Amino acid sequence: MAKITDIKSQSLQEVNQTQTVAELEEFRLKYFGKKGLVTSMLKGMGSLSPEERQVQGPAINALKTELLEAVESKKNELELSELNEKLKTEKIDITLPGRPEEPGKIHPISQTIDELVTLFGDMGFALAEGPNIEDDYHNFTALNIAEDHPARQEQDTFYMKEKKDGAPLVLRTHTSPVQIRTMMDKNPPHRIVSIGRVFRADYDITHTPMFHQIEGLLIDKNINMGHLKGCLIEFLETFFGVKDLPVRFRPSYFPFTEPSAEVDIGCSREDGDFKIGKGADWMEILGCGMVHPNVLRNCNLDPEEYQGFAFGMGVERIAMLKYGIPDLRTFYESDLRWLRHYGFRSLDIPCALNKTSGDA
Ligand code: 2U9
Repeated sequence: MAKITDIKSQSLQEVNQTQTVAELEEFRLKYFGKKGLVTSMLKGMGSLSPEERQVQGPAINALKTELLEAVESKKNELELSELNEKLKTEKIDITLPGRPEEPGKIHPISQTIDELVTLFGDMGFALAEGPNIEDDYHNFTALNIAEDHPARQEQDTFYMKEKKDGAPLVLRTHTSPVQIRTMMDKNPPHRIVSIGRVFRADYDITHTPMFHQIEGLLIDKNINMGHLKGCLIEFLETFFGVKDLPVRFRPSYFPFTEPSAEVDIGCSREDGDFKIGKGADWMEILGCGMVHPNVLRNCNLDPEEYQGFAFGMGVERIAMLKYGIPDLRTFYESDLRWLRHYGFRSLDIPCALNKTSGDA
């Protein structure tokens, strides 16, 4: 017991003599570290006889509590005085330059979508939006896509848990259901673009399971293929910033348009150098056509009274062509070095809105 009393007075004196937080820590380790004095005494209690333990146990525990309290209060005192000392002697140099912060970049898909919305907005098209999860009627049936069409197969389409009434639900495979919903909900005329994510079960060098589409729809009286051609040529020249861009319409087939066409733009591929608007080669860029009479009827429109044209294209594809991005998969790898290189500053103005001759 006498020993514990001696240790107590000695250690309390030591605590009071410490002059820095570092010295105090040294003291704490001396008594409470793995091999510290108090730690050893606590461990040693196991080897005492019950009678010794009854006497020494409370005394050791009291020593531990009192010493830890003394350490804590000394720590507060020393930290406060060290802080006051610092405040007296140290100065903040407010003339030093701040730490530079790198501004974020806009993803090329967001940039391209902004450009498309602005461009089609200037041509009188309003933006229409719809859900990513669609029922099979709006995604396929209303668009004249037959029950046995390959696009409906499970290896191409992501099927979800069906609706309560048993109707199949899918992740939309195109943005066309947005146009179907608009035609069903509102009266013509319509002049809309729908832009957004679409999903197809495909992954290779030219396909990702999620990508973006833009589709346009114009419905009015006396609309013909000439309106479609004029609209798309105007769009392509403005988007790629090339006046008199060579554009050709090739006959094609889509269930939702009749007649249908695929559109190519003139380009050159010389010595691995790709240029839009020059040369003898062609590059496929979009699909289009006159809205199929069955689709109009499915939306309660009389094809004798109303006609329209529609077009669709992949946003990634036109962004890659316009901005020289070679690999589709890099869009979604979230690589910051890639984004710093291909991204846009927030004040970058859509650059090709003024038509100029020359390269895109
Ligand atoms: C309605 C009626 C018709 C939209 C169209 C295409 C042609 C087309 C593809 C281009 C590349 C999709 O991203 S892609 O895989 N699209 O070729 N899309 S006509 O036709 C419609 C849309 C809605 C009510």
